[in-house]
Amino acid sequence: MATSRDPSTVLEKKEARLKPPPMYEVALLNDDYTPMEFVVGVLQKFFGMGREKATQVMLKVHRDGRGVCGLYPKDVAATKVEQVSGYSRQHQHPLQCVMEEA
Ligand code: TYC
Repeated sequence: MATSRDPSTVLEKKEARLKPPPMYEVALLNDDYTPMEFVVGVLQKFFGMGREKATQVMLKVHRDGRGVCGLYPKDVAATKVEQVSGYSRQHQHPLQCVMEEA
């Protein structure tokens, strides 16, 4: 039987406690219809970016097709995706927000 003095038991417990949670990238995808100004507003409202940073990220998405907005634990990332998707739908823009394990 394993006891608290058994070193293998101690190592196992420590590893389980210290393992970081998997993180998820939340990204925006480009499209031809969503106004640039709306995307900048989304990045400010939901990802806490200042106007300059938000503009840089929006332009990266516009140029490259995809851009990372932030890195979060799974539940936070899923909430961001829902919030941005709902907000875009409400405003009748096709902006796509996705998450992917980092
Ligand atoms: N391509 C869009 C336009 O020219 C702007 C845009 C940028 C749309 C980023 C989506 O995630 C996006 N109006």
